Amino acid sequence: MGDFEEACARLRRTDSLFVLTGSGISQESGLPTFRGVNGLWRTHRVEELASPQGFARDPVLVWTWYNERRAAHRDVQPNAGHVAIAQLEERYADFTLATQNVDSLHLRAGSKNVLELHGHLREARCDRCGARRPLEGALQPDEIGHTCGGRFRPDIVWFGEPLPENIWARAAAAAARAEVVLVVGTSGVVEPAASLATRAPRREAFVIEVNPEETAITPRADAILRGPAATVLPRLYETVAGRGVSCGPT
Ligand code: BV8
Repeated sequence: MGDFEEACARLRRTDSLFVLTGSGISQESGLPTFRGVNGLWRTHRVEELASPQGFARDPVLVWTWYNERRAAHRDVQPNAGHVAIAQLEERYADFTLATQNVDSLHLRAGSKNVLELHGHLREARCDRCGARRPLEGALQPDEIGHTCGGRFRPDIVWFGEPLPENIWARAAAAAARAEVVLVVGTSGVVEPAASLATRAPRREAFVIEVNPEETAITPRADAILRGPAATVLPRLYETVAGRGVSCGPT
């Protein structure tokens, strides 16, 4: 039985699925990844833009970058890969989606149990008192200061910052109890998110990787589906739902 058939058979048999996604699942919506050829980290300096030090040094520059990213998020649509994951969710009593993405595309595709490990761009948070304000359009330089004396920052987890405790705990627990783990569109470079696919799952958990390229997660994968998410995931869903080619013996 090939990897695709085995992945289908496992997805059909289980009622406990944990999904981890990275920026690759949004690539076919038109958003850049981080470490790819035209990746964000190739065209920008991480330290200046995605770190507490960079924000302290130049909050206006950091907001210029996040305003641009948020505008880009609003200009694009969820793709067939996001939709397939939302459709898969309906089939499992125990389903958790942990995403490293901050683009809100999983929520817009209809996914419900979504853990945003690295935050999102729907709100800004005061770095002193924690007050929140919705991010309707771009946050202007004169809106960064807060009356408490703090500054509004993107509600994002930057390098060197801990992931939100309750979100991390729920993601780690879901990854540890899942019978099947589906990993889509992540290079597996960033920790502790990548450990949800490599160290958290039980030894007998079946790990499926959907990615056009080999990654740091590939050695843990039991089924490797080499291809773009917006092609592979709908095919996987249709087959698991019994509308595509057979999954092989179930
Ligand atoms: C922390 C901000 C501790 C949001 C981001 C070991 C343990 C713990 C920490 C560390 C550790 N080792 C190192 C660290 C530190 C660090 C880290 O991981 N560094 C890396 C670079 C080595 N981790 C941290 O700092 C984390 N914090 O550990 O805190 C702590 C604890 C207590 C108290 C204080 C501190 C915080 C990490 C979060 C950083 N924030 N971004 C934003 O601006 O967006 S990370 C950034 O990388 C994004 O969030 C992104 O999602 C994430 C992961 O990248 P990917 O999504 O995987 O993207 P990438 O481009 O790499 O890969 C894309 C993939 O898609 C590729 O494989 C490609 O082939 C594939 N693809 C392309 N097209 C498609 C596709 N796949 C499918 N279909 C396609 N069409």
